[in-house]
Amino acid sequence: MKNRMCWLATLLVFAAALCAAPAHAEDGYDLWLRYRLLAPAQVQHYRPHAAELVAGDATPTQTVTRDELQRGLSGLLGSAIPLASTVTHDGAIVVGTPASSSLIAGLKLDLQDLGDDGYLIRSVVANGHAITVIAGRNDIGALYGAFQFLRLLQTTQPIDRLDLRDAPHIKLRVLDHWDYLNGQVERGYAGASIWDWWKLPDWRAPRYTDYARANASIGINGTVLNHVSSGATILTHDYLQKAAALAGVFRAYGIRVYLSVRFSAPIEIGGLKTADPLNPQVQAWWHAKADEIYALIPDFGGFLVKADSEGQPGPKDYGRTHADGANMLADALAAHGGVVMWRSFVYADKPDDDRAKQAYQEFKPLDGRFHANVLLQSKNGPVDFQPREPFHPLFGAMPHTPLMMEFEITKEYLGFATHPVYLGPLYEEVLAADTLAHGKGSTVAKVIDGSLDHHALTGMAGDANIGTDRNWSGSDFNQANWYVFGRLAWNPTLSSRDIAEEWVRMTFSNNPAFVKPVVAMMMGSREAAVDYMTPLGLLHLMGPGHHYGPAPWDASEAEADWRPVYYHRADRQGIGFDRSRSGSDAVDQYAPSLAAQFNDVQQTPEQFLLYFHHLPWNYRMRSGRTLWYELVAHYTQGVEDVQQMRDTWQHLDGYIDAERYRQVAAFLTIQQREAQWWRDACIAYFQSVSGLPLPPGFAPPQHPLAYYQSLSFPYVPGFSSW
Ligand code: GCW
Repeated sequence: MKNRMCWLATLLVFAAALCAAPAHAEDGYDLWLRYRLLAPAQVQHYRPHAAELVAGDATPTQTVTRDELQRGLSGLLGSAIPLASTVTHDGAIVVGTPASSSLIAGLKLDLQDLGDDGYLIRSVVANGHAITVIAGRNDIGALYGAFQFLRLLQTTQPIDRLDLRDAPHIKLRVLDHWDYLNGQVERGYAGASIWDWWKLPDWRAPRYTDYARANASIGINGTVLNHVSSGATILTHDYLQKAAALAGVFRAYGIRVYLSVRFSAPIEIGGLKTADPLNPQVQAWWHAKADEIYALIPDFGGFLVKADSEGQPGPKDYGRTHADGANMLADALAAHGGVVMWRSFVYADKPDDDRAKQAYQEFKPLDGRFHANVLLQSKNGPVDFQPREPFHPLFGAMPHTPLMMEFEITKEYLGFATHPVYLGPLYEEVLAADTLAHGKGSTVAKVIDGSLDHHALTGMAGDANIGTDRNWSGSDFNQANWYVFGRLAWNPTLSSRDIAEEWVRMTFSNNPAFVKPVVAMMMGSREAAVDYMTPLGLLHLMGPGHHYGPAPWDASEAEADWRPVYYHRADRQGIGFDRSRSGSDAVDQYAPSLAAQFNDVQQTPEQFLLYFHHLPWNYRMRSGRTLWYELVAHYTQGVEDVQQMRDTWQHLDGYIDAERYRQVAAFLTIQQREAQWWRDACIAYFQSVSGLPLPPGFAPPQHPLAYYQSLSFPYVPGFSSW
């Protein structure tokens, strides 16, 4: 009889799961929030700990928290979890805050050090029952806790004796969308912009809510809706109303809206003759604009600004400094609690100088001159989101200014949507890098989280890889890059491997026979791309403008410092950019002990060798082989690694749904073809410059150099001059 009951119960679980299963095939839309039915043993294990849900709905955030738990638990466990107004059974889940739940208030939990956004998840006894409590000081903390609780089930962790507490290390965890108001996304490889500006504010697509759920699930709490180089239209009243509609959708999920603003907006839409930051009329215009915005969006986050860079207007047009510009905007926002995220990505007017030095040269002297609500947003490296760069020398060099990290999530330089490159190791490498600014252990992560120089205002931004593609990010594996960004913005000391494993389990499968090889594949994927694109500290070798494919020979760009030849400096004698003291002296932008290390070719890590040094082709590497040999070996290794990734994937057929399996397989085929192209084109070119024979044992490029040079790509996605 007992057996029959068990059998019946299992059958019911499956029947419920079938009903809960989506009508559509697996298409990636659900991201890591798939909530598919767990294996029967897991369901049996978890069920007693999900007997009923006690959750309030007095605020929008409480309601979405309750909804998410119901949705997640019913999907994972195969049947709806009953709602209760108080604990009546063992296995109740109680979620809320001391203010929303008298039961939580009565438990006298130690919530004090959780900050505004933190949470605690604990197995306790209340009303004589063994329950799980998910609590924050605020609603949003409880929502984050609910997502973490679901993550435990999704990744099949034990939940019977829980005692977890967590709080974000970084205050502003923001996605920057490079979306134009006409729907184009710069460097977007996942379709058009998800913001349907035309139909806003009247139509709020359900996708906006799913976007907010996905972001909240990984702790992202801000979104910059428009491109850093977009025009002033976003600041017109019509568009502010549209932005307000989006803010209305996001609010319950703790996500604030920010806007990129054009510095010359007072001229373009304000009718003024100048945008000089010291002009009182200009200041008054921005104050009035801020008031108008906050009347529509009371929790508006603030402005992101790209000024005096790549043709954008800025304070230097009026002989003012970046600090003058940033402070003027910051003052307009200050009364409302808004911030300015001012970008350090600038070009100087002297292309002859070392481009990599420019941001430091302009901003370092301004340390201490920014008002309290300004963050300086710096890209992770000094050049531009390359497959590998050393960390940006501004990190650690501006102790009086909150430095905000900008990572690129969209893979402009790492294979677009089709190369399954996991960016976790890149982010981790940068965050773990030691600036040595205050001695050993002064990591970039500590600069960013404010602990090194005692800043309370902290931030991390990621340039989003999100578009209208059904799977949001152009490929399933690109979703992992959105995910890892959010998790590291929450805690920049997490391991990218752990995050990869979490993501694989939530997105694909908990089967160790799948998880292990896929995590290994992801962890090696970035190094493979570095090898087949830009090994040994090379960078910026890609095609002009569109940045697709290799073009190390290219000198067609208008600006010298947009050209690959400017960066690799290869000639008959050698290769590399001399940034040592005998060259551009960029090394001295780093802390003295690090500068000494980078200045000395013997002490420079080989992964940055040609970034800091120009060396003869026959330079002896640590392996004892010549630089030329090692370069060819790295390029070849990259291609072999991709072959290895394909082999791994081939063995995984049948572990996941056919739809996603097939797309990954197809994209790996594209990646392999393009990795081979990168290797061959670069080797053919560098060989034409060095005049050296290919080291023995290496296959020659498949085509002559002229073939690679003849390729042209007029319709590359994500490039604005279509
Ligand atoms: O290098 C460039 C990218 C641009 C980007 C710019 C920036 C938003 O190729 O696409 O524009 O950096 O970050 O401002």
